[in-house]
Amino acid sequence: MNEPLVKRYSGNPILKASDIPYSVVTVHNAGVTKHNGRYVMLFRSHRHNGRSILGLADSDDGFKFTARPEPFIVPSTEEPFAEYEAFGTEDARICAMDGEYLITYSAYSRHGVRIGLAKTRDFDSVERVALISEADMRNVVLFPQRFGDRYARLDRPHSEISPWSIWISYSKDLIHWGDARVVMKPVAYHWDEMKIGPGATPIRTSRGWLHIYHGVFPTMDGSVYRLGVALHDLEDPANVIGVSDRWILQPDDEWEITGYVHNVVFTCGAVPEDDGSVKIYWGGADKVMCVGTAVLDELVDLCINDRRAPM
Ligand code: M1P
Repeated sequence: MNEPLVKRYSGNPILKASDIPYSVVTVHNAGVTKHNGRYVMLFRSHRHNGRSILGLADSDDGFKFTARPEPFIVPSTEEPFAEYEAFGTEDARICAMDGEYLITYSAYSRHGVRIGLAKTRDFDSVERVALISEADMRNVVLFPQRFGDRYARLDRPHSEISPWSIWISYSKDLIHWGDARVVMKPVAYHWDEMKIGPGATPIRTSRGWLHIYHGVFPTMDGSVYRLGVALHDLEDPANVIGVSDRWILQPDDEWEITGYVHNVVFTCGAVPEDDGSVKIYWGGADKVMCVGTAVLDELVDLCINDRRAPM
């Protein structure tokens, strides 16, 4: 099968630092959703001091985005957030639920990295809710549905003992999380052998929750970040039905190979469409934003027909 599963948009990269009306060095790793029929992108940018903020861009078609004049989320000046966001806010995921958009982002400080939760109804204003993990935790995606009376999330704790893996945990109020267990691990001498991390908000399909994640492979020339897919049971998302043995996207375009960090494709957002396709958004080399389309059914097939064990 040589046809690419993810078809890159011919106009990539779709957003870059020179498109932003304030001073930034990068535009990458954006969460994306639809609000009132329009696409909203919440992208990360490094400022010239190397610390990150989150900005917004809007689009009618999901391909051509216009950035807003001001950043949307910058390190808070109010406690308890200020203490834990001083080094920057990064890699937001957006989860639409109950008429609100829940935003999970990485909060960096001298204490490490932990996860902040914010929410908005309109993308005009934003309200911080809570810091919902201890350090060190990155890459948190919420499932856009409750299971019984509990919310569920996938996350990625840092560990030097076990390769960095994907865990699930649950909460009744989005603030206090527990019942955590590991659901997916990197596989030795495989494209994601070094570490894996949750990517885009899981997408509900008739055959399971499709989760697009990233995996990292170490080489003598540095690490390579690629994207893969996993399928979680609809009723019990801790049950991983299948993980595709192969990646679905790797750095190929020049702006994915060379940039702020070389050889990176990294997703924080994907938007399912009514025609069965999905727009997948990714940061290229931690410097620009790109988009491609795939057929949801084909990605689900891959998780079932060409699978490896999740752990
Ligand atoms: O530089 C590649 C990526 O490295 C980190 O991702 P992870 O923690 O999963 O290894 C993050 O800094 C991410 O933003 C970045 O794109």
